[in-house]
Amino acid sequence: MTVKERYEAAKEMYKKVGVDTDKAIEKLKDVAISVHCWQGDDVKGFDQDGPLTGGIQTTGNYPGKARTPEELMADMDKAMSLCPGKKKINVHACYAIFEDGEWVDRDKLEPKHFKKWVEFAKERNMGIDFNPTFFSSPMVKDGLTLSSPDEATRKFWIEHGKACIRISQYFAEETGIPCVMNIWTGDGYKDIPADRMGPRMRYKESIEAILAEPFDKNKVKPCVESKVFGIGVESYTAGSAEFTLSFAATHEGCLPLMDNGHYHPTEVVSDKIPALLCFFPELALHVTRGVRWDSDHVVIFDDETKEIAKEIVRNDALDRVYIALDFFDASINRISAWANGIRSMSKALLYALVSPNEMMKELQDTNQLTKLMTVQEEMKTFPFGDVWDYFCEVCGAPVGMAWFEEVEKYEKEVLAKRV
Ligand code: RNT
Ligand code: ZN
Repeated sequence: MTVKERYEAAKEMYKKVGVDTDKAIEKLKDVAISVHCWQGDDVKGFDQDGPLTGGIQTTGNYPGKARTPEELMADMDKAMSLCPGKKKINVHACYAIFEDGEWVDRDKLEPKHFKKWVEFAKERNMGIDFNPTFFSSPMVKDGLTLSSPDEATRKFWIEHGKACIRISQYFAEETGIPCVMNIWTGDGYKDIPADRMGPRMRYKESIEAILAEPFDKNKVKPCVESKVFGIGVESYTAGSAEFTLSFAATHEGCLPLMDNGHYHPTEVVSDKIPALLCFFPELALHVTRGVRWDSDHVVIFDDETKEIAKEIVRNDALDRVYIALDFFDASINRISAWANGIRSMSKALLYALVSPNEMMKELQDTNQLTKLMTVQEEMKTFPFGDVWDYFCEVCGAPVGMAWFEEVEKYEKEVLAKRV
């Protein structure tokens, strides 16, 4: 049977439970997933030679990581070509591209240092999301940036944040697509701090100073990302969940960003999405996979990814939730890491789109919970794979495991030569 024939059969089954799979596919085509550049080089960037520091860590030493902007862009291209659906790219400030021997520190970054990223995005009709880089820098003082008690340190990082607002606005204007600009710092303490509020007050004032940089709220979407702990900052983070959520709630135009690796292990972001949707016009996500801790494993088609997608779709919030990926696995082929992650996120969205959402809500509201459980369970063995394969096919992306052959070929022909 062809992919199309399998799809037609599946479509009939879904129709019986009131699901229009054609409509689901059309809808998914318009949903952009923001693809993080930092999976390609283990969060190294191009503006410094030191190691990755600041509360995050990559593990593994799989050969073939990207060493230059050209390699990174080629790798992203390869990975994205293996995945159906719309994408954006997500760039960190440390991926500035300097030309002719120029170098400036983070506080002096300008749009021109990201011109090549704009060209890359425009050629592919993609938007760009952006992130100031508050880590991997000698200007991080005693592990602190925006919350540092040292005024000069804070000033430097505030200037960096402001520069990033200007660059974000440039991205939005060049691409015609809003730029989500996410603020995350690893500021915190390894051991019990004496003062928990002081750093937070300074952090608050610093973010306010960054957001005082003029920008168009329709073009730049600043976010604050929380985190419960980081490596080396196990006891306290300035940007805790309550801190960032309260900040976003009290600063118009600032979005909360939830990374599902950043909460206590039994907390789930899927449940937080509908809670925040009651209050925020828009919110942002970093979809990742924490294994025991914020380990940034590759996103797979697992229960929580499905549940996250379900909450976005079922609450009709595809245009209110910015979906970005955030993982970095250095122990496997990095192209495959991206492809598995992107494909899994799309798959989860499609899975949610072909659920009988209205019918299930109705079952809940009429207290038919016995039937609700039954429908939920039976839907799990519907021929979803046939719909997914068809989506890949109509998007011109490889169907099934075919994409992996391309990864193997690319590894042999391109990655293996990077020694
Ligand atoms: C770190 C945060 C943050 C980073 C990226 C590189 O724990 O999740 O989003 O992963 O900025
Ligand atoms: Zn994140």
